[in-house]
Amino acid sequence: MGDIENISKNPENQLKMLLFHRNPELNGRLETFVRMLEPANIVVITDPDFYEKKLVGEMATDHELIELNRKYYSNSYLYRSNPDDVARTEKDTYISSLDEKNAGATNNWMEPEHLKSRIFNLIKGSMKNKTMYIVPFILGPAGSKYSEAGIQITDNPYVVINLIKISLVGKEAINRIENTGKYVVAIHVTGTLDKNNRYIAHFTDEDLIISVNTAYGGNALLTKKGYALRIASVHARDNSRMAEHMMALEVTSPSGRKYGISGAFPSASGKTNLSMIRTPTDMAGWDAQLLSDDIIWMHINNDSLYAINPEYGFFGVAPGTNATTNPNAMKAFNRDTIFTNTALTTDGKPWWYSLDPSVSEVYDWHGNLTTDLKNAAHPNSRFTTPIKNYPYLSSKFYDNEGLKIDAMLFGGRRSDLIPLVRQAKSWAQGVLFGAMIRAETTAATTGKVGILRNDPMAMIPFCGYNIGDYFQHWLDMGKLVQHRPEIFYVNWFRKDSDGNFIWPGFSENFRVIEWIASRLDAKANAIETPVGLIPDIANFASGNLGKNKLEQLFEIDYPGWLKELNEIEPFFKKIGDSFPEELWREFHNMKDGVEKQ
Ligand code: GTP
Ligand code: SPV
Ligand code: MN
Repeated sequence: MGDIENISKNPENQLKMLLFHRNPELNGRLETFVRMLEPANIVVITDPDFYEKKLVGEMATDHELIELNRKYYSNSYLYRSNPDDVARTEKDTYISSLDEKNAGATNNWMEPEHLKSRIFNLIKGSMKNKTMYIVPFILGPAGSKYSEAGIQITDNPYVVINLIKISLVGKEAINRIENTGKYVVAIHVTGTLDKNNRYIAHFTDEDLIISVNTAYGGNALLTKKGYALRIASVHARDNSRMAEHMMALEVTSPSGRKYGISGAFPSASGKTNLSMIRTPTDMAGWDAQLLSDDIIWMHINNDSLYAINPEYGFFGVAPGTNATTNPNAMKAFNRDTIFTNTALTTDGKPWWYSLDPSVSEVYDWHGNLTTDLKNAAHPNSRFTTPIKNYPYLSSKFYDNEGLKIDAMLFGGRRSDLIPLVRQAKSWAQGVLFGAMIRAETTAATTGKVGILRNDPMAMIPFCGYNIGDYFQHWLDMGKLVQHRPEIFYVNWFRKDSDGNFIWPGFSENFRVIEWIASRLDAKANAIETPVGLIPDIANFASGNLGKNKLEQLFEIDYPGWLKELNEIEPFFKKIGDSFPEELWREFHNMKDGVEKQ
């Protein structure tokens, strides 16, 4: 490490000598930011293991990380964030394209030079007395031509150690950038964390992201939503690919058939849990292995869609995770994990209510001892865990082509109206299903929880361009792919009149997967309705769930559907000219069908 430490005394020289010597353009960009930010020191993360240990050690010494009880959690730590910096802040998130039209009706937009000058004023000289970390990363399998690379600059060791856990960081990334000449630059400045001057800005015409005054995951780990979705969705549009807010898993049936299944649900609405699903005890022979818990990139191969996972780790929701709901997650996060904003037991274990309701007193996420157990962990508290810890990882995770996708699911939290599962009659109707996602908001974003909002394809906070053009891209992809995945819409969250979930969810969701698999094999029959194909409940294997509950889960309330369509229509209209004609036709077909009922 001697070289890096020495050269780092002379930041600008280090950039010239060590980094990107075959890429003067990138070096030039980095030098501009070095001059602007004026760091005292520069460290390039060429050896992630070495720097992870070093930074974790320093943060533990400074009490910024609390080491957890080694008996239960090895090499794992608790981090408490600034209380005003606990979730994504969408109002501060910008798609700053040259042409405002490219941001569209649903993104915040500001003219790039104007936004840059605001941000540059904020960040000038902001790394004085601080170390600048340069984190080179690859998104996707190291050898895949569908992978991409970039560098993130940050002054925040918490951000560095999280990036090392969720991305492929190190020398191979530098080599990839040198060899391809392609890269995204992501600048993160912790600043003052002033929530009134926070920006997460995406300059989509120049592969540049700048984030300032936040250190929260989705705002500051720019490999994740910033690059792997917002910037990558633009790249995908231009290359007949897709970058989607989807989990994906490889399901194996008792007869050995494999099914690739992906699913887009809004934030904190079940992707990680579904990707880690465990087989119910009475479904022996079925198996599921994880490809991705949050994001996939898809490309066309052999006339089919294949998915790779651009990430190397989880940034998962802690509350709700326990030995019953998600035992597989617990097998992954009992080591090498950073917990952010969970509570802490008096014997040093991370804690949230459902994990162990038997305790009487814990330290809450601010660090105060409390008996108010329900509010002790922040609802958006999370675990950061390397994916290699997950015991049931699909071999396709390391495959350069990835996993063939046979079925895609859309979904979201809906306490009423939306049936447990339905299938689209065609690709275009499936695109309409996705465009029609309207779901209850969660703690993953700041703002009120439980409010219905439009979140097409679960991408409303993450689409890096005009959402109408994005719908058109979905329709176009369906025309380019011969073996199109079947599209389904699921809802695990329907409630009864007492406000309880009707469907038990979690591993029971495998029964829905079983129905989907038999639809892919053209075995199960389905009933045609104006809102899609639904199971014949006489033949739907629903475990221990009574017939009455099953009927509630599949009830189609046509007046309710008409209301739903009428409420979605203004949102579609707001999208304007870019909203595809073909999708309007699908919408009106559905509405006509519902009106005739
Ligand atoms: P992000 O990481 O924000 O994108 O969230 P996600 O979509 O990965 O959601 P996740 O799987 O972490 O689940 C979020 C919350 O929903 C957790 O509290 C889960 O326990 C809960 N949840 C997940 N699946 C189910 C389900 O099938 N039924 C019910 N009732 N709750 C679920
Ligand atoms: C989400 O909010 O969709 C997350 C967490 O997965 S974050 O990384 O903050 O976006
Ligand atoms: Mn998740």
